[in-house]
Amino acid sequence: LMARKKIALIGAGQIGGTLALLTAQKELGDVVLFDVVDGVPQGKALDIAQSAPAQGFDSTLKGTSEYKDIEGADVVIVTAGVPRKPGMSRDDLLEINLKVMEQVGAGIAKYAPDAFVICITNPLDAMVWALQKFSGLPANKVIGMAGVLDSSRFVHFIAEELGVSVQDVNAFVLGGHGDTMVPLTRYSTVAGIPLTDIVKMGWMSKEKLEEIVQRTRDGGAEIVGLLKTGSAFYAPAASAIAMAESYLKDKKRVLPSAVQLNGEYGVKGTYVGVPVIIGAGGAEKVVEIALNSSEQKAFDKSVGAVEGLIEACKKIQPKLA
Ligand code: A3D
Repeated sequence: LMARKKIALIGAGQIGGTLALLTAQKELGDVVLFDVVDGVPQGKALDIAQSAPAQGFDSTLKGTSEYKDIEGADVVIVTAGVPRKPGMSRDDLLEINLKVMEQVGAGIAKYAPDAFVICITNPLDAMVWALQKFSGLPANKVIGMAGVLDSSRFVHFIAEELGVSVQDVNAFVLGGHGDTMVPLTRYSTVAGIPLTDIVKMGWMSKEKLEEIVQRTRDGGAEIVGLLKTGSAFYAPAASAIAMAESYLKDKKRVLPSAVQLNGEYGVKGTYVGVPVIIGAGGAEKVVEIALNSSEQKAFDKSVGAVEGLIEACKKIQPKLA
């Protein structure tokens, strides 16, 4: 008999609610939805549970405001905190969300120390770094979601422009989440053909490709500008689910994720987005590719931005230094 997996979602807001729905629809396991706002996790859990008869899934859902309910979770996905409003950068969220990571880290350490933890809270790279410290879990079990979303956005725009299936487009994105992310066009492909060759073939102009790269970088802000009351949530949730599924099913997918580097790409200790094999061992292996000089420069700039935020975290919370 194989018992069901337990998926704990910390934060029951826009992304948390969508994560709960997707987790249940895909029957990845039973869902515990946690939030500090009493009533919201319970209400969303009940609402989704009542969609089960129509959809035919058997995952159970429980809403809670008590950490003890996440006990023994196999996967924990963290969206607790505040999102951006128009005009805000992700970095503006640092101080508030750092305090949230301290509480969440303590809850995970106490009740789910064996879980695979995926952080989504912004500013992503700094928050996942802090969450790993606060929770004390091994670094291979605490990773950040950003690259899957950034590359999904890139793939969506490329597939739309060329009129091809998203299934045949593969994007490669490196670096921190945000304005300094590094989409690698020579490693991004359509049916195996690098985008740089797609341009040479005349299928897409160089200008169009550059425009898409920039739109990808600004992808989060574009949605914030449209929604006005919050940030993207459907695609971020779907992206984290892909990572959770690769862990739970030991699929060993190679997914761009924010992980703690230990000398790879010349970086030590900092969390930054790189391609990682995700399997039953968590973040099992970083895939290290050779960068050309302009890519290296862009990557270094991105790492520098993340390091700046980590320094800011250490100033706010000396315990992290
Ligand atoms: P939102 O709908 O506001 O949900 C956040 C939830 O966290 C709310 O329900 C809060 O009540 C709850 N919360 C606040 N403090 C705590 C706490 N101490 N413990 C538990 N729960 C708490 O936001 P959202 O779901 O739209 O976004 C969540 C986070 O994801 C934000 O920080 C966003 O900036 C971030 N985000 C990241 C990406 C990435 O690609 C990395 C994309 C989109 C959003």
